[in-house]
Amino acid sequence: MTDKTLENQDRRKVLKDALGVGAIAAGLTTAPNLLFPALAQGERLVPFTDEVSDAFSWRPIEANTTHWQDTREINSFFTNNEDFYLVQHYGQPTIDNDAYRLRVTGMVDNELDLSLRDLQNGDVIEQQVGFECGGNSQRLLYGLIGNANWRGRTLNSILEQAGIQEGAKEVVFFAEDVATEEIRGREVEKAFARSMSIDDAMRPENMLAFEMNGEPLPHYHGKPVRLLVPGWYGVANVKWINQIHVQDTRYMGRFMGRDYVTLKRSNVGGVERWVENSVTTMNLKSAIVRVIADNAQHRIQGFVLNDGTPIESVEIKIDDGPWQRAELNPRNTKYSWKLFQYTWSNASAGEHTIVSRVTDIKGNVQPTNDELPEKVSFWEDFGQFPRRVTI
Ligand SMILES: Nc1nc2c(c(=O)[nH]1)N[C@H]1C(S)=C(S)[C@@H](COP(=O)(O)O)O[C@H]1N2
Ligand SMILES: [Mo]
Repeated sequence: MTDKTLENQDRRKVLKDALGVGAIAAGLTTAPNLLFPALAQGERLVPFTDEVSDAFSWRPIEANTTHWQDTREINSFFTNNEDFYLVQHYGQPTIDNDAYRLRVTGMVDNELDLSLRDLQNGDVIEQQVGFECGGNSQRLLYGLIGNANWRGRTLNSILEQAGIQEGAKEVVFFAEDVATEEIRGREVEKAFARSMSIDDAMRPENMLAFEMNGEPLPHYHGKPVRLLVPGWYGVANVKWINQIHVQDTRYMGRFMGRDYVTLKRSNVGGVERWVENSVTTMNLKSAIVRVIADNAQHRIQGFVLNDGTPIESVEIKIDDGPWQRAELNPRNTKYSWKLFQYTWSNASAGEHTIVSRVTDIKGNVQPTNDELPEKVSFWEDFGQFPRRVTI
């Protein structure tokens, strides 16, 4: 991308912000939405009659707040940048594009100090990636979720340029946002950071994204550059990234060792144990987000998120009926969210319970809440999510 286009895009963004227009990346509004159109004339949303917690109210984006999507309103394959959920634990730092540097340090042959331009002049890819926060919950109607088209530099091209040294084990990603945390009675300044093994870091799909849905990465989503680890929970996608450090020890930090850690009962070589794990790949999950009524017909729509393993089927169960196959949106890609729809003919008047379950080609089936491993944490909620509607 040339300076000129970047400059123009920034100007367009400023203009849009000034006008307060709900901005949508050019072109995406007109893209066909094969199975997930906005409501047409004569169609209406069927309200869910199960209890929706008070926590669920749609809020506009404000600085330094969490934002979730009203999943009942999902009507496009890509989430508008302004609707895409927001989570950040240490506020939202502002980084000037011209002053931006990404340093690569530690066990590498060549330490690097890269500008935004350096990142843009290299192995750049475009990829559809959807993800959710590891703390996403049924209470929020799974609103900590989004799907976008991203453009950025492959992470492995940067690591290869730096040259990882023999004996290195871990890659740490540090961000610009810092906070003072009290740890054992002492106040220390800590930056947001996450880490992964060298093998995980070298996966060809990992990218340092600088564009989201055709626009320069928005401030709230990590301007100018964020890490994207397709197939992983959102916490891996370090925003405002400013340093990549290679080391031969495990990185310990709040977001690896204390938060985003699931404690669950597991079988460890034949022994029942309580085990902690840092959240990594997304568990196989589907959820119904809305039901549309169109005269006598009803359509049940929802999403799937997972680690990128191809999907075998999504099935819907109505009351005590059999599992029946839903249709998968042909636009779904490996790491995008996967939208589905089920046409519910002859729905009888009255109350119904509807639920979805997804199966991948390896035979993994989304469990019911009761079948989930026993765990002491709200992280990684992926059980089936029954909903109630009145027809
Ligand atoms: N620098 C930084 N990156 C971060 C975080 C953060 O607090 N600071 N939060 C993480 C978490 S927990 C999530 S779920 C995703 C959310 O990304 P989004 O706000 O662009 O949707 O960003 C991740 N990256
Ligand atoms: Mo998160």
